[in-house]
Amino acid sequence: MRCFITPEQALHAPADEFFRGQRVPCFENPSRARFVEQALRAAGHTLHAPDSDSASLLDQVHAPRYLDFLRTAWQQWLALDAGNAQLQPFPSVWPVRTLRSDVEPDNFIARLGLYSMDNGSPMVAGTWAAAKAAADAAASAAAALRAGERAVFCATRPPGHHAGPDFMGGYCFINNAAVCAQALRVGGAARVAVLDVDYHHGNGTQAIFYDRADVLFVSIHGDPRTEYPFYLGHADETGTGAGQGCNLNLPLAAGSNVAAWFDALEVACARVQRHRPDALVVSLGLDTFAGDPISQFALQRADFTHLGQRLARLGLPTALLLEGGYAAAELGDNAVAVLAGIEGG
Ligand code: Q9C
Ligand code: ZN
Repeated sequence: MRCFITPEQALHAPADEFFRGQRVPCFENPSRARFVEQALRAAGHTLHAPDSDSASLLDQVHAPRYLDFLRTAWQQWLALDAGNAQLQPFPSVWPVRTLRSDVEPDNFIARLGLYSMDNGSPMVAGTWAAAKAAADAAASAAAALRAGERAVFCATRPPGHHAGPDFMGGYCFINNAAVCAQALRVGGAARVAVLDVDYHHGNGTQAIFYDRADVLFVSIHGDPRTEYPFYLGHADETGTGAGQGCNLNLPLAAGSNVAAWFDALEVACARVQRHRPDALVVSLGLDTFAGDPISQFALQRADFTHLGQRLARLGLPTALLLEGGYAAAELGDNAVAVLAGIEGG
């Protein structure tokens, strides 16, 4: 299968994040992409650098002022104090209910809060370059499908599905799946479906397409009553305006078994088919793996092959984009298992 990788991913290597009140090494780190690249090579897949520029797509899915902030955030942080070069900025105040988000504050940390949903998305000097390269891969995946490829995989990081119209979150900065879906639309697909199988609800992707009928969003995820991102991903979120009925959330209790997960996948696939899409974008989080350190589903290696086989049966041009998956040493083999299922039919 045609796969995209980006050397720039290594430039996004924050040291630590907050977890249970402590600073711990980042779960979302460059080793993830290295393990995936190794496994793809070993399995004989072809690896390519992106060959499309996502620049003109970015402001079709994100707010210009958010993109300006992301692009310049590190310079802004350094401008405060040269010593900041060795430090990770974290937001500490957020414009929740009753506070204003229309006035951009002059204070950098306040702006960081304005453009973040959590304190879990640390940035470094290379974050923009890495995120932009992953978005370029997403645009390249769409171009490859348009050129006749049946399935493509972006083995990229940082992930994207928590990044909303104007905010970062959950290790995500640019919504790669949204970039890919929008690129497919611009490239002539009348309808696109996004199927998000990451353990965590893809709140950013849902938000970006919530009022649109042309892009269906379907997600299987841990119930937000107990699981991140907590404040979105419930079953009663069905879309709004023209997009009414074009959003389907299938939350499952944390700890749900594999059979329950595949039952949800059947419901998801039926909804995708009913949308009659010209192409499918899969937000391929592999944190549904039994061995994932921060998630509570129980899929095994063979289950990822079954997932790939089920996706293949949809018979759609398919772009798969890596999202989460934090059992890094097993991530590559799990990704390869999905691709084997797709290619095996
Ligand atoms: N810092 C993805 O899988 N953070 N994001 C939990 C606290 C939230 C997961 C640990 C997990 C985000 C793309
Ligand atoms: Zn996840």
